[in-house]
Amino acid sequence: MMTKRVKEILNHYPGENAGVLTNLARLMMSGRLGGTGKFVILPVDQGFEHGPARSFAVNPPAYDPAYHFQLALDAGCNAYAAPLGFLEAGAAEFAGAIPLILKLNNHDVLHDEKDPLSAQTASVKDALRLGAAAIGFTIYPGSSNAQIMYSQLRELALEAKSHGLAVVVWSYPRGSDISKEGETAIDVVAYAAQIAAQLGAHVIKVKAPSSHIELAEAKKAYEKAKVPIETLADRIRHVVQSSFNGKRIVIFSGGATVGDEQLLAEVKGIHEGGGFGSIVGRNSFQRPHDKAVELLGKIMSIYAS
Ligand code: FBP
Repeated sequence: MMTKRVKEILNHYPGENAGVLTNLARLMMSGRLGGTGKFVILPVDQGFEHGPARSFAVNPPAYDPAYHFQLALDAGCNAYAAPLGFLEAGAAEFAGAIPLILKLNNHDVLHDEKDPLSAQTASVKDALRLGAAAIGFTIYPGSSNAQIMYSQLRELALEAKSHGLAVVVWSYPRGSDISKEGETAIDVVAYAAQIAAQLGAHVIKVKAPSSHIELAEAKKAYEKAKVPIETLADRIRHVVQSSFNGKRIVIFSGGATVGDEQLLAEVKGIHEGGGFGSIVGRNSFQRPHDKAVELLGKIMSIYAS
């Protein structure tokens, strides 16, 4: 049954066609958080992005593509996101079981350039063939190659939307002009979220922001307007506001594996600040299956509260 909250969120996308709205609704009505307008998504592209041993050696069953479909299902995630190979390996076996997000581009660290540019590794046609609800695409605002990624996204988003698919954008600032600390600075993360929204993303994925401010001109604006950025909840609120005043779904990534308590504290901050949810990769599949299901369950309980 469609809930009031899901209807309200869908109303934030008045220009979209019925197919896109249906797929956004599928994402919001699936899993344990179905109907709440909150999300917990399992993303497993780290085999490509970081390499197989760094990703899976700590929990060897995770080398198997079927493992991740099953984990996302057992935990009651809203969706499972992965590159072409992993999805092709299980999409038929798990057809209809859970909404899928096909990542259309990927980056590897064998050539870890200062100004990264992901390669297009799948197409909108692949997403349709696999029955995916959405395409996923990573942009690196701040990279000297950012303009190329923005243009690629413009074309792929247009094509995806014309076929009724939703568009999920991973917006990760990095590049030769951004310091390491700056990649998660509050001004930079808010800017990255805004860029993704302006590029037509329905769902925006960013990293949880720190209180550091990277850009001098932005610092003046934050100080002048006294934008609260002290607590994580304050900063999440600001990122949500920067995403069309809460009219775009913004979710936050889990990051490298940490202890349960640390992750749950961060999730509480995201929830308190009005974030729409989490996309938790390494912190899920790098734990043994049952521990991962338990932890994801606790995360979902926070978002459902
Ligand atoms: P994690 O929860 O493992 O951080 O996954 C989220 C994610 O966006 C993945 O989809 C992606 O592989 C990874 O982070 C990229 O991280 P980075 O490029 O910062 O190493």
